[in-house]
Amino acid sequence: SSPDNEGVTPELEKAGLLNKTKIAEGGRKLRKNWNPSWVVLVGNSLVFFKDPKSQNPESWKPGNSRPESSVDLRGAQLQWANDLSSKKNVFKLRTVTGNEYLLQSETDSLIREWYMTIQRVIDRLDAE
Ligand code: I3P
Repeated sequence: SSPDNEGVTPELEKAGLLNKTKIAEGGRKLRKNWNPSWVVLVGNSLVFFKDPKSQNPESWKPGNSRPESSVDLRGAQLQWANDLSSKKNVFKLRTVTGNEYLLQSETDSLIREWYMTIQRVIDRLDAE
């Protein structure tokens, strides 16, 4: 972020549509429920919206569109997880609090970009 921006507006890293299911909450296994989700990677967080209107960047401003949920990437772990689904291009994100999500896209290049971008944020936080 630019010096002017420091500590004010978290940096938008990436946004896009992915298939998502939460598979664990606090280490407790959940039943899968795949749904399309508008995913926004901003600052240290991955933020999920179910409202298609959230594809408009205006709606990500605080107070404009309520996220469905948000994941703190500090200490999180990412791994490819094609063994956990019949779908292709699946990775698992696990938070320090033991919440686990699967994220998926039919598009190989797209899911690889998401994986690399999230991993880069996790690595940056690990190094702090
Ligand atoms: C689940 C649903 C999921 C599937 C899951 C099924 O059935 O078909 O899509 O996960 O497989 O159990 P239900 O709707 O009855 O809950 P994938 O699409 O990721 O394979 P699983 O139990 O082997 O994880």
